[in-house]
Amino acid sequence: MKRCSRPCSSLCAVLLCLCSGCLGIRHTTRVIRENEKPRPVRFESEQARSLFEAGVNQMKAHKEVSNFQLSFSLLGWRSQADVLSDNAVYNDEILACDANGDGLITVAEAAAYRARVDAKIAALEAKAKEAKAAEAKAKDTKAAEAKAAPAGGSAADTSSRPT
Ligand SMILES: [Ca+2]
Repeated sequence: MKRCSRPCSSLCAVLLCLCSGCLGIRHTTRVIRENEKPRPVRFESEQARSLFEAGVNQMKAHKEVSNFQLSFSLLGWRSQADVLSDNAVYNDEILACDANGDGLITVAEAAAYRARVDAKIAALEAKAKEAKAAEAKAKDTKAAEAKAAPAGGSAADTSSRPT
């Protein structure tokens, strides 16, 4: 029984590693511009503030992931992505909203900003919906091809099959 101790222990080590998840996918998210302070800004009115903040909240909810990387090492697959901090999103949106750059967000600026955000979010959602539909269509096509292949294979197909 001592004969198989080395292969068995190696196999046990691999199994232990697989079961513990060390060969799985490890994902890390790096926050970009993490220590950024919110930019000081004034609002013409409460209406301007609420229009702006609704837009910022939508942008935060749809924060884009950038610089996605996937790598493989001895420890398994590793993925990493960058994402902006909430303050960085807020500051970028202030710059996008304050059209004349005077540090005061007017109702007109906030309303125009909000309309741009709504259009951007709608475009993102339409794109995601389109991608989902294309994926479903590709899946259906693949399933239909798999169903049709055994019954309706052409002469060229059957001649290449081993007999
Ligand atoms: Ca302004």
